[in-house]
Amino acid sequence: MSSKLVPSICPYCAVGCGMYLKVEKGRAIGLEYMTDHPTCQGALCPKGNAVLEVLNHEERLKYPLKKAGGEFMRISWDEALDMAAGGLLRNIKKHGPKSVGFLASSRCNNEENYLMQKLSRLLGSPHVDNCARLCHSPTVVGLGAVLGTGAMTNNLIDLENSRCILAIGTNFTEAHPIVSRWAQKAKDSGATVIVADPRITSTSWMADLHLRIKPGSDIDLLRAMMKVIIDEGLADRKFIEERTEGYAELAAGLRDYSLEEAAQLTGVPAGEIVRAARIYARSPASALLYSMGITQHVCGTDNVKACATLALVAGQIGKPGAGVWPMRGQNNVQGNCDMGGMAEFYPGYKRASDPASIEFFKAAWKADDLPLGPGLTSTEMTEAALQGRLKAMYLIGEDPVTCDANINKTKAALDKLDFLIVQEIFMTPTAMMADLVLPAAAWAEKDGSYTSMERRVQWIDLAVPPVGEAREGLWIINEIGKRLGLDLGGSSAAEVLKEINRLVPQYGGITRERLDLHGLVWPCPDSNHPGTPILHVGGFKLDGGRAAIVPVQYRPPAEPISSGYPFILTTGRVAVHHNAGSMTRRSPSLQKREPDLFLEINLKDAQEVDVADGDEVTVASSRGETVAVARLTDGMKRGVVFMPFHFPRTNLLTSEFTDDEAWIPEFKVSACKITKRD
Ligand SMILES: Nc1nc2c(c(=O)[nH]1)N[C@H]1C(S)=C(S)[C@@H](COP(=O)(O)OP(=O)(O)OC[C@H]3O[C@@H](n4cnc5c(=O)[nH]c(N)nc54)[C@H](O)[C@@H]3O)O[C@H]1N2
Ligand SMILES: Nc1nc2c(c(=O)[nH]1)N[C@H]1C(S)=C(S)[C@@H](COP(=O)(O)OP(=O)(O)OC[C@H]3O[C@@H](n4cnc5c(=O)[nH]c(N)nc54)[C@H](O)[C@@H]3O)O[C@H]1N2
Ligand code: SF4
Ligand SMILES: [Mo]
Repeated sequence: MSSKLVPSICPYCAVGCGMYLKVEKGRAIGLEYMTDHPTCQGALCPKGNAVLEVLNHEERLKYPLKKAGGEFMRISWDEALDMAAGGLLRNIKKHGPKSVGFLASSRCNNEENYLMQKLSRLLGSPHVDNCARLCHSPTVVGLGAVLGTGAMTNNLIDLENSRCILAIGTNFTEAHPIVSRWAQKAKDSGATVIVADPRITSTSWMADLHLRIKPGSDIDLLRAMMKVIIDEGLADRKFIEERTEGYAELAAGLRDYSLEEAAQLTGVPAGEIVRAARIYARSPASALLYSMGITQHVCGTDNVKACATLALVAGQIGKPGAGVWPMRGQNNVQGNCDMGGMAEFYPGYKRASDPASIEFFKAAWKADDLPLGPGLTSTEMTEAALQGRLKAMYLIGEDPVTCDANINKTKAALDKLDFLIVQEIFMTPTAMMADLVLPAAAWAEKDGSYTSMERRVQWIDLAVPPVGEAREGLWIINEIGKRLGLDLGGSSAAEVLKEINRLVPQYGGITRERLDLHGLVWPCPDSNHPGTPILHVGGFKLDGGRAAIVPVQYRPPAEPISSGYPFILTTGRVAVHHNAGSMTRRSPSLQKREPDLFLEINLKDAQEVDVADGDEVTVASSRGETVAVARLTDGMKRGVVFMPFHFPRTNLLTSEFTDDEAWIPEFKVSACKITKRD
């Protein structure tokens, strides 16, 4: 029997690694490495290598399901689509369009997300958001405010050209494993790697200098580095004068700032701060990489602004090897935000609060009216549902009952809804709460484009037909739209991409015909444009082409430790699981490597609470409690404990305080207590 090789993209993280699926008789039976892929060059991490374990998994959702008497029963697509449209319409008629909320999916392609936000807005609801809210919303807002574009400034391979890599709040060797190949290449050519992380991680093992920072104190580390750079004459005066504004105010604010104070607040010795600052500023090309250790704080947006400002002060941006690399999360979170799946933005980052955006899309979509935003963010939708203001939700490829902060509250909120639709590939804790579950085609079962963290737009064709009666997201959204009297204009992904080409300036020249295995990197405004791997080479996108330096101040984490809750709980990732874990926990080769929830705790702290390695412990916060297996390690700072969130019990504990610009919860700092279980 002959088999064929179909190009595909890994469905997990935003590195966007390519691979070939070996397809025989309509089934993917193997993988082949894509050695000519521009980013991964044939490499895949353990998750990428295991994708077929989930694509072909027996628990994939295969039929539409409706809840009746507390049980799910199989129904036809006709009934399901009528029910979906009927439930949304019922609430719109009774409570108005703003009683309905939509969550687009950063696991789905650009075309599905474009259509999802269009559905929401054509129905009159400004409330469409995505999981970037829990992730890099501070990047979109903060980096956008300082540099004019809230995205990674350089491409990933360009790290090879860096002579200093400052990785702050990113554990890329676990979260973006293929990136470590490029970091290692730089290191092999003499680059210095500096890691700022409270924990000893596999990334910190790569570091020449590990700054073991206290959680939540990054602004002070960054300000102290800026102070050293300015005081020691290492600031790039020419760059600052020609390409930025606001420097004088920043410098004045740092004049009386003391390194001793910074050392005390951050827990990083002053000598190490000075060393880090000198290396970063003096190197011919320095990369600043950051991720959730920076964004998931009540000061997440200010943290991002401080990262970008450090790069500006040192002139380390806008050239090969130098820039700011926000390490974005899911396979298409960049694209979802580009497509306007965010409360603050219509497609192409047109502000939802700007009447000109509304006029633009009214003309483009031939709509009588469209809602002015910003809409409710996903974190605000939870509140609105609890208060009875939000009545119905249509949610695609998100699992807030696992991934939100304080999930007891999320559950209570979803419980209060009159109607909940969940479109998924597996039965998740969130899908379990739905009135209607729609089985979706997974990445290899549909056409469409995905945008990786380096702004690379890549297209894949359907490799295998969807399982059971699962259907492409695009078809489902269109059918629901039709039943609500809307023509969303998207019968195929190629057709939707044409509309995106017309309406999203960054994607103007990223046409289906041009998308080969190498993709195209936005901004790519027209069909002759080659794409833009490095941003800000000539100037910034803000008024006058200057970047806006914004001084920021330290703000402590929202939830202080207390005698009742004496430990700081920080949460994050391990290499073999992905986010909600709905896929990786079903993947035998991954699951066996990390089978259950664990808690990392410092050896001395463990002694004090009488816990031994392998003991079961109860971890409790003021919001809830959970059970985990203790792992004793000197990799944790005293007073700080770590849990991954890939198991559905971690977020029972986490702090729901949010940043007030980007509305991201402070997943990285919650107060907790630990007791040994009898
Ligand atoms: N294997 C795997 N890969 C993934 C994912 C996954 O779930 N699993 N998820 C994807 C997604 S959605 C995302 S957003 C990315 C996230 O990727 P990362 O942000 O790299 O992952 P995290 O583990 O959440 O956090 C990174 C580091 O921040 C540190 N940290 C915590 N608090 C602080 C702080 O206050 N300051 C500093 N400087 N550091 C701190 C943590 O100790 C941790 O090592 O990964 C993507 N890739
Ligand atoms: N404690 C704690 N909590 C966190 C974080 C943390 O660091 N600590 N990180 C936060 C971050 S950065 C993020 S991004 C969020 C992630 O939160 P989520 O977006 O909720 O998590 P995911 O697991 O990435 O994806 C959600 C679902 O998409 C489904 N899916 C996959 N492919 C498809 C598809 O093609 N179609 C459809 N319809 N569904 C699909 C998967 O089965 C999965 O259940 O979690 C956040 N929560
Ligand atoms: S690094 Fe990310 S995109 Fe690449 S194989 Fe691993 S999970 Fe997939
Ligand atoms: Mo994320």
